[in-house]
Amino acid sequence: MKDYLCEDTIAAISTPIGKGAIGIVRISGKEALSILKKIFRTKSGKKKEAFEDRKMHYGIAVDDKGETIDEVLVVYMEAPKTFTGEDVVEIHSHGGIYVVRKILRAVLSFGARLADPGEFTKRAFIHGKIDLVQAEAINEIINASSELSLKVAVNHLKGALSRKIEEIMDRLFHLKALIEAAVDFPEEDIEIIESAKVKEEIKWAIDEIKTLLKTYDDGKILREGIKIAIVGKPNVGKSSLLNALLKEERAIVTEIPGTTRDVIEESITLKGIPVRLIDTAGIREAEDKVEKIGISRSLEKLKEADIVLFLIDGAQGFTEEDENIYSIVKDNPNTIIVINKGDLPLKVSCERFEKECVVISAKTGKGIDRLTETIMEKLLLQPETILKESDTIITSERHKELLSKALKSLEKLLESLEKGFESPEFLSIDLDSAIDAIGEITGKRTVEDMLDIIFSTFCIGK
Ligand SMILES: Nc1nc2c(ncn2[C@@H]2O[C@H](COP(=O)(O)OP(=O)(O)OP(=O)(O)O)[C@@H](O)[C@H]2O)c(=O)[nH]1
Ligand SMILES: [Mg+2]
Repeated sequence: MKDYLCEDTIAAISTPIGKGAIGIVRISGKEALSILKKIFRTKSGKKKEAFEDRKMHYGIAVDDKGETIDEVLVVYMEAPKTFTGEDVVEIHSHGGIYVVRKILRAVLSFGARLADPGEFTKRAFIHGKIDLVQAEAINEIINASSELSLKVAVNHLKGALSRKIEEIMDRLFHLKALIEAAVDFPEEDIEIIESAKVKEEIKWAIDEIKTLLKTYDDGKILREGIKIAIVGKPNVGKSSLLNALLKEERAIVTEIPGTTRDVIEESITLKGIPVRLIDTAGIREAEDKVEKIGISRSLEKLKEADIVLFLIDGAQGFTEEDENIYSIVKDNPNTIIVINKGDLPLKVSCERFEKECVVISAKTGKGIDRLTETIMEKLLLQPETILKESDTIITSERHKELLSKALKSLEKLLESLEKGFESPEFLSIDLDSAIDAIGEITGKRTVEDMLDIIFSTFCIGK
């Protein structure tokens, strides 16, 4: 870890490209302060030699020819208590694309190098400010598209998941230290923990990892969102339901059957959970070429959806056309029957169906909450519980792969123990590969840590 070189000073525009009230150029590295001195002038045009740590200074930024670029606020933050662990400077200017770029160009001409994507975070990792899980969390926060995914990401950044991983790691390390001692110093009178105790520890780690892996499905929902397809014959109110859930008039609604010709997809959050909502063309025997294509797309969307809302016009009753569509969706375990137009006298009730069924009115909003709850129940999702336990949800494919790898090794190890293979050299192999996999998640553990633990727990060298 420590042989990464961070010799040069990096800089980048840290605010989104586009017009904004302010734009920020951030600089990190040994030259940050000297670059600040070159680019900054006081309001009266003088150079400034001293910048107090973490204090904003008002003045102007100049380019390498001494020409004024813009009025700015600058701040110097001294290492090591900064995001990257290095000296950091931020230059806040007006937020026009042109002016921010001009400031960046000046910073580069004064000796900084343009940062690679993610390089500030990489430096924070190299300098031990954050671990890999936290570095990834920063990206998750930036990309969070719902309350829940943001919460999970913030918890990852705070280190809740890292701490859980470290706890597993610590106990495996401890086991490793004991086993290693038995290999290296067989003649010494070192107390080797009982095989029963080893088994207990391994079982504990296996359970913890399994619990973490189970959360991955919730994590997948956070990343990709739930896909909900609304299907049904024409004119039952599919687009009206989409609009009701979106709380805006997104899709065209008319009394003419066949209004929606193509698939409409929109993102919303339901109870904090991201959802891709898909309104489809009404399914019927169509003559029209465009409508036919739309209908075949509707049928495609059915296959991809996590939840299918099969909509019926309750005021009309359950017709032959509904029956035809029902025969396509009824065997799908993710189908929920939705009787719409509940504000009118109904000719069909939920009792007719064996599946989950909700009566709503897309027009008045009646029953929409109940529908949302039914969707969550169907997915075995408990938004409140996920929110509560969100600190240790696995969202990354990388973490899942590594945890699965560790789990496999530990299960193999347990099997060996159960078969009575207790030679320390033998056990070490699987334990090592479990430790390696888990250590890779946070990227923190090194052989040095290993030695520290061995020597601190045993004092073998005397
Ligand atoms: N009374 C009543 N009318 C509704 C309700 N929902 C939809 N409608 C009416 O039903 C008609 C069809 O609504 P849409 O939302 O366009 O139906 P659709 O299923 O998307 O129709 P296609 O796109 O043609 O397949 C419109 O006139 C809506 O105003 C409801 O809950 N109550
Ligand atoms: Mg429609």
